[in-house]
Amino acid sequence: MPNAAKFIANTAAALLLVIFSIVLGFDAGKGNDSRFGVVSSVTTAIGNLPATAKILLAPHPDYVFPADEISPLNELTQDVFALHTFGPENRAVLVNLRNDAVVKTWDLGEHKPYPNARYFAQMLPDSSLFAYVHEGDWMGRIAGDGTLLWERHAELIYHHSAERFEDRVWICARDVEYLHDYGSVRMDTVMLNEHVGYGVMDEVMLEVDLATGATTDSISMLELFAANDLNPIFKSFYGPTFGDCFHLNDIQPVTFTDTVHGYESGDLLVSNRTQNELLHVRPSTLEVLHMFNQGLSSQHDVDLLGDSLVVCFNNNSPSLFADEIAVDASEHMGTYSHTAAFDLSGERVDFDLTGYMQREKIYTSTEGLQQHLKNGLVAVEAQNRFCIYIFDGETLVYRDGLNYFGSEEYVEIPNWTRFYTN
Ligand SMILES: [Ca+2]
Repeated sequence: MPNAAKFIANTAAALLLVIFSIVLGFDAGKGNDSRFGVVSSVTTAIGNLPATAKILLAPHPDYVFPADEISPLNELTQDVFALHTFGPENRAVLVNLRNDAVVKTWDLGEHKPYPNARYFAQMLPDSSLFAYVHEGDWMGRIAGDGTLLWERHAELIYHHSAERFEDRVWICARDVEYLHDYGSVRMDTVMLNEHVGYGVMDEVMLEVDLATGATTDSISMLELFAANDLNPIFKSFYGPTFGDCFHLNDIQPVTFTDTVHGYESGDLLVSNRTQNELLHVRPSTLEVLHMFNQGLSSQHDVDLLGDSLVVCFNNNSPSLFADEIAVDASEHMGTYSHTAAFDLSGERVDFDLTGYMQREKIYTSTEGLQQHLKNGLVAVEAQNRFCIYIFDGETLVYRDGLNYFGSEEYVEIPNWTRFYTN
């Protein structure tokens, strides 16, 4: 490469690294300076910036948020239970949001790669807990009485959601080694569909048996893309240099069969964040059967409503900096997150919740989810706002942060909160 071109490429790479480092600092966690190599050095440098720059770039570097910046609302007339986890305490709590009562607490043990890493958890029908460390390599199942039923670690690291299908769970996973190379421009060159890509980080859709913890299926995203003649490199938000060409957030199993639209029970709907799309995948054949991408940007949680509607938390991030700009500020451009809906063919359809969420100016650039509860309420988590919202039809009946670990001054970051009605 000529020197001038090399300089431009290096400058662009350095700029992307700074952008990416800030995002990674939030999305992957802070607290261990050695963990991300080059990335952590840049993040540390950001820590020394003048206060005004820090406010723009990282106003709340820790996993807490001032409680008085959230205007609480609680008009719940029915019980809504939230399962909340908070890393520093190594605990999960089940709380009744209607009256703030803590119903149950689980000790998760110390399995985190750094002190304020975060646990994610969900309750299973027998009141046991399936838990794992976000961006860590531990997962396990803990019985209702606290007994550890199984655990596994040091194989893959886990990211964001895990969704059940019968007696198994699908979870987004990455190779352990990625932690050492992410953003450091040291990843291997790969050949893909006869195109050269630099440093594409593979990801894995991992299926685990909830009874034993054993792997029952494992699908490489690079293999899936190659099998379907797709190339992740050209659509990558970050560019191939930084490897994060997929960034899986949620793998939602299909629980029905629809021969007209070509859906089978056991198919998967996959949130592929970097490429702003959902994929309908058949694990048994490695086919990508549908793609959903109309209007999606940095989306997270994908769910199925009944047997005809796909809904997806569309972060709608115009830029990955946007979470640092107040939603009322002119810089924000009036862009808010919402739940987008699609029919089974992938066509976007109107959805009431979209308008209700935008009216509340809900916005998060990293994790966001919606959960349609059995009692008809809809719960929404906006992680960057540290806030939970619950809608009853078009009426907002709950808005608050979660502070069940002894702090009145701060609320804790929500970590893919799970909601239950009984
Ligand atoms: Ca989901």
